[in-house]
Amino acid sequence: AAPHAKSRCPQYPGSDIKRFPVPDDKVDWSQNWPEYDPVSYTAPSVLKMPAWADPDTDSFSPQFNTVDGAVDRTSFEGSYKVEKGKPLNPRGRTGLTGQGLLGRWGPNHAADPIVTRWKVDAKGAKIHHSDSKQPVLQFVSIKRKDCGEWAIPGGMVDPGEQVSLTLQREFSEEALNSLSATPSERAELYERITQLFKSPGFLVYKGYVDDPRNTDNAWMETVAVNFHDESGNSVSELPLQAGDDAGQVQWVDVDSAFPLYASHSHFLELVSKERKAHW
Ligand code: RP5
Ligand code: MG
Ligand code: MG
Repeated sequence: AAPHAKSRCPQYPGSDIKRFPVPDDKVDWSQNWPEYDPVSYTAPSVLKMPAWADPDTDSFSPQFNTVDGAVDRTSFEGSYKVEKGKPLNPRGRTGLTGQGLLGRWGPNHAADPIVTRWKVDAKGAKIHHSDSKQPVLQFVSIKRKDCGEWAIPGGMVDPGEQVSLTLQREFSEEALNSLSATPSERAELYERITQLFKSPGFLVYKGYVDDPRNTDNAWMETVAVNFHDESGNSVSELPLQAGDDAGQVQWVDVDSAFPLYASHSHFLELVSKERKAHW
C-alpha cells in the first residue's frame, strides 16, 4: 500500500502546528531514524475531556487491541504495537504524536454511508460519460465545515453502537439534518430511508483511513458501505439538507477528477468499479 499522505499534511488541521516532515522512505516504523523529532499535540477540544475522548496516557491505560468496555479498540489492520503506553499508527510515522483532534488513542472507528443513484436525463434515461462511455453515478456528498472539503457524510461509531445504525444515523444527521427536525419529521425521514438502509448494501471498504487528523498514536478507521437507489425513487426523492458538521449537501457526479476528503475518493473508485460506472 502507498504510504499515507494526508496523514502527513504539513499543517495539522484546526491549528497552527506543523508536522515534522516525514519523507516516503521514513514512513515505516521499521526504518531506523534517530533524527525523528515529532511534535506532540492534543487539541484543546480533546484536552477538555468530552465524553468521546480518552484522557492522557500518563493517567490512563486502556485495554488496547480489544473491545474495552463499550469502546472498540481493535484495529481492522490487525494487532497494533503499544510503546510506552501509546499505540503506534499501523501505517507508520505522521510527524506528530498525541491525540491531535481525535478522541481515542489508537483506532477511532467511523462509518461512511455512500448513497448512490444513476445520473439521468429529463426522460429518466441514464447519462453516459463522453470519455468513458459508461453510465455516471451520483452520490450524496457533504461539504465539511471543519476544512471545507467535499466528503461522504460519515461519522464516528458511538460506544456500543452497531455500525449499521451509525451509517443511517450519520446520513440522517449530516445529509437530512435530522437533528434539527421535529420528532414527527424525524419519524418520517426514518420511515423514508430505512428501507434502503435495511438492505445489506455493498461493503466497499473496511480499514485505515488516510485522514489529515491522524497522528503517530491515533488514527481513523472506517467501514464504508454503498446503498444504491437503482430505480431512483427512494432516497433520490428526499430533500437534502445539511446538518451537524456538514455545511452543504448535494448529489455529486462520481468522477476521479473530483477531489474528496481523506481516502473518500478511493472508496468511490471501488463503488464505480462494482457498479460498472464511469470513474
Ligand atoms: C473520515 O472521517 C471517515 O472516513 C469519516 O468520513 C469521518 C468521520 O469523522 P467526523 O466526520 O465525525 O469528523 O476519516
Ligand atoms: Mg456526524
Ligand atoms: Mg461527519
